[in-house]
Amino acid sequence: MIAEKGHVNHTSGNRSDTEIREIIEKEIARQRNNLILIASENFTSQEVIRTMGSVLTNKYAEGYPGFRYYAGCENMDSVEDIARNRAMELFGSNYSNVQPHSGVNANMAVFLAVLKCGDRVLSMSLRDGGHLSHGHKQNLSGKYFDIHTYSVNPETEQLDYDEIKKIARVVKPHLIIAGASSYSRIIDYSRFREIADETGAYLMADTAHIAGLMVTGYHPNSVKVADFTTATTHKTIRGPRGGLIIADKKYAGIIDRAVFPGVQGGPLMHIIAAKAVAFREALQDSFKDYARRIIENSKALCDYMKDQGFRIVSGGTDNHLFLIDLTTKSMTGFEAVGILTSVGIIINKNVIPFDKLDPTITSGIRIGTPAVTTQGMGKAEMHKIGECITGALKNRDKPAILKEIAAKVKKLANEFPVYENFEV
Ligand code: DSN
Repeated sequence: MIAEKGHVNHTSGNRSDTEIREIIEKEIARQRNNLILIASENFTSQEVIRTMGSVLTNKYAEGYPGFRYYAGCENMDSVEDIARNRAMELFGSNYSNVQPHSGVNANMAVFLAVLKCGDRVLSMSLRDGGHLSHGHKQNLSGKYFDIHTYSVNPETEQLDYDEIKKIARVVKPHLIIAGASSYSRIIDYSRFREIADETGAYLMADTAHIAGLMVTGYHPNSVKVADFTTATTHKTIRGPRGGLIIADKKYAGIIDRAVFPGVQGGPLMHIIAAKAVAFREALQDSFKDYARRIIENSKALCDYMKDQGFRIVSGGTDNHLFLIDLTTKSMTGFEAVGILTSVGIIINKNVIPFDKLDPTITSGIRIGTPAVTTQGMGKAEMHKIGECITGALKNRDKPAILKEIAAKVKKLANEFPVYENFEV
């Protein structure tokens, strides 16, 4: 396409695409006026957003710093080197790959690096807390590999390492995946390492959800224990939407080749730059404090809900999220999402361990505190949020009460503003 004269000179205040601009404005309002309690979401800094919106998006840079398939990559090399170095410093490793476009892509690259089609993988069952990229039958992982799963103990609803070991002895997996998307307890990577060593498997820790809690020392660090650590950069790390892989440098060759040209082409250099910005932010002392507060808030909200008579899966939480079992409340997760959305509380429905309902309906909901903690909320606000959640769920057929709760939710959200004076 030939650019019109002036095509590249639009400023942010001079957008011609009003259709899209209006949607972005509405989304900013939605993020400001609601309470975002989706465990995998967060608010990035404005610097991260600006970096994503930079001219770095224009550049092709297939390859790696110093070995690119395109000319003119000198600035891209600098950006990627900074991002890689900061990722290594943050995670405490001697190798990183910051190119994966997402956590799923990071996982796919590890699979490509160490598995052949048909190889056995042992991972947490999706229905009991795992992730679709760990072997869902519609996902590439489930189609190309022989997936075996472990679950949680039916009594404690926590990982049972002796049971996982028994399964591993029978399955003899080539790869064991430790990691989950809806598990609220500490994951003991050392126990997984023992199991992997005994059965001769590679160990991959998928830390997508808890990476921010791990790099700040509040959760065990998988880096020295697992062969591969994958993560996303947009959840508790609070950066741009993306993925990364951390490993010992002995794996650098196979992982680099698996990411490019294995599962990806050109890296998203504007996103890699934004990852670098986020890693720098995460290396500050204030981020450690942030991670601590995420967990404090999660525990505070979880305890409040428990005190109000809601059953919490596994009885509590050690991280940024917890699951509520609604089976005794004559309500499905799907219904709860509808009620809470109507008052401005945004959560997601979630299957709970051994759930009898379909994943589109579910018996549970998942609640997470990374975003409200970024807003600066603390224990007092968790109490208010708990009141709003229980009030809405208990009065779901009383529109007048729901309206009052919606007003309280909006007021609370606006007391902790996000993206003030932000130019669309
Ligand atoms: N879908 C994400 C989550 O919400 O947990 C994980 O990819």
